[in-house]
Amino acid sequence: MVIDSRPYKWPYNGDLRAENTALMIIDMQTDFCGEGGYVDGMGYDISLTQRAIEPIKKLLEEARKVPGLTIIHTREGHRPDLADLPENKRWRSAQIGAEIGKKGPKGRILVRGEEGWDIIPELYPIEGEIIIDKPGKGSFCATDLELILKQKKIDNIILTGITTDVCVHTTMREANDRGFECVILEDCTGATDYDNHLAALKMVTMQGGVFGAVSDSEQIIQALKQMQ
Ligand code: C5J
Repeated sequence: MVIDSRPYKWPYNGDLRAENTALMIIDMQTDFCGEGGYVDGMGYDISLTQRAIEPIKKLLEEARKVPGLTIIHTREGHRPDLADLPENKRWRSAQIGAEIGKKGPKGRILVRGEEGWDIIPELYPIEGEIIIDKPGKGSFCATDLELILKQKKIDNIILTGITTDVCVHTTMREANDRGFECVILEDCTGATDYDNHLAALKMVTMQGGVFGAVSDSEQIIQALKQMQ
């Protein structure tokens, strides 16, 4: 099975099955798309990241009906003692008025266990779904994600979440370099700047699909229905 995508029909080898595929939902946390969270605190327009919520919700509903499909959620955040927060990351966030670790309207910004750090209720993981807590932008750095994917014999990764140009892109690049076959869904992603969202998607399509392919939730939902 393949889906319509650009610049090639995904996956490249036509081997799309529930058992070898993971749906990844990156950082759908209040800090990135909710009022009073980190992105809001930096002064960005949160409607640009919120755009991904409804399409992901629909996709997740279908994905949950597919036996054998792996569903993975990630959360960016730091230990309460900030031992895993690089000093330059803290400093930069302070420059833009949303210092990581400081108290905001939704608790301490990007700190594990705080209200703003958690996944939004609409997309909250259910039993059997994997949660990866990560200190960085990429989901492979300082996590057990690669080990889990290898144990589950995953070849294909469907990427959704926020933000397109930062955590989703970094994860896609990391996964691609490790040999995973990736597709990013344009309606299930969003960035703090719309042009950056479009640019991030365009980048994927260069060089014959330098990091994988670009598609949308409708295409994946059609494929998921065939797997049910
Ligand atoms: C950022 C993310 N943008 N989840 N994190 O800092 O993309």
